[in-house]
Amino acid sequence: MCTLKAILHDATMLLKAVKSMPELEQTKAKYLGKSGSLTAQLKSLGTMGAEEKKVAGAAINQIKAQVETLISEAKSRIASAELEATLDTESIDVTQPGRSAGVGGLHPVTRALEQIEALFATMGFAVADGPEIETDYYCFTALNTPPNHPARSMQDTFYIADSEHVLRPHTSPVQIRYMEEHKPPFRIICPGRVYRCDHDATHSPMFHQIEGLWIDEAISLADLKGTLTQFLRAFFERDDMQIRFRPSFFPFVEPGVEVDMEWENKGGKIKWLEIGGAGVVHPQVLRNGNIDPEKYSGFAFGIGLDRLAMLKYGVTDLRLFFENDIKFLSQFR
Ligand code: 2U9
Repeated sequence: MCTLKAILHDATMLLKAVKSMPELEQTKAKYLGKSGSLTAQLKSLGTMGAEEKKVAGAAINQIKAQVETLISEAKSRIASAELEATLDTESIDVTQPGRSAGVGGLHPVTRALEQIEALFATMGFAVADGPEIETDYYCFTALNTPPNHPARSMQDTFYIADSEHVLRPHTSPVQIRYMEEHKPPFRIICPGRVYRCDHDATHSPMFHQIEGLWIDEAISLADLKGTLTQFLRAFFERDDMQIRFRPSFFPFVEPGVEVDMEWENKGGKIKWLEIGGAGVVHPQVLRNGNIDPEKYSGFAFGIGLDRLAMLKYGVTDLRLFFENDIKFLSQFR
């Protein structure tokens, strides 16, 4: 019995002092393990008579229960101490301000488009939209484009398999559809995505274009030049910018011109920069839009919207607009 008292006394001292789970397991094994002192006491019952065994067994089990209680208490104490230590090291100060997601911004092409739409609105132009998946008719035939014109080739235009549909290579179809639905006079701009089989530092298979159309009585190249000059001077904030027309050919206008604007390069040298094409709408195209060319005339132009954004913001590689690089895009917030 004194042995059992000694075991309980030692166990109480040791179990109140343990500081970690490994130490607790070690101390637990000292009493309840295979070679533990209480385990040995239980094994000794096998050598006793029935009466002695009954008395000794009860005494041993009582001490064993007390030791197991001490172990359980030590386990709870250590677990609480470990949790406190973790909470102290991993504490979060919830009163700190939250991490902001940062302020987003508009894509540079969107910024440019919003400015352009606002500028043309001051000149009375509405914005028209139309499908990006178009028919061959609205992309080529209605625009007086001959059957064998290279623009129709698959080297230039994306064709949808097993259909007469294409990805529109320009926003001109929007203007044809608008003419079919509206009576002159009207002025519209048609911005949007267009698609061509082309890609390098200055070409992308998908890019943005902005076309314009003014149909009224006695509209001429002079109206075109005045409109484009006013637009480009306002967009580039250069009141003295000169615009130049060079004769060119497009099936859907006659006369047709390439449009150049004066541009100061890095070296400060003024040079002519081509920014698009334009012309007086071909009479056949007016007819295709149910408009009488004997009564009405109009001008149309087409300009690369990405190109205008690149020039305005000093971007030299068109692909930067479509790679979604946050470092690049965040400059335009
Ligand atoms: C209708 C009638 C006429 C639109 C025009 C151009 C000339 C032209 C290109 C410039 C750069 C497209 O973005 S670009 O690749 N466009 O050169 N576009 S005249 O003429 C039209 C359009 C619609 C009904």
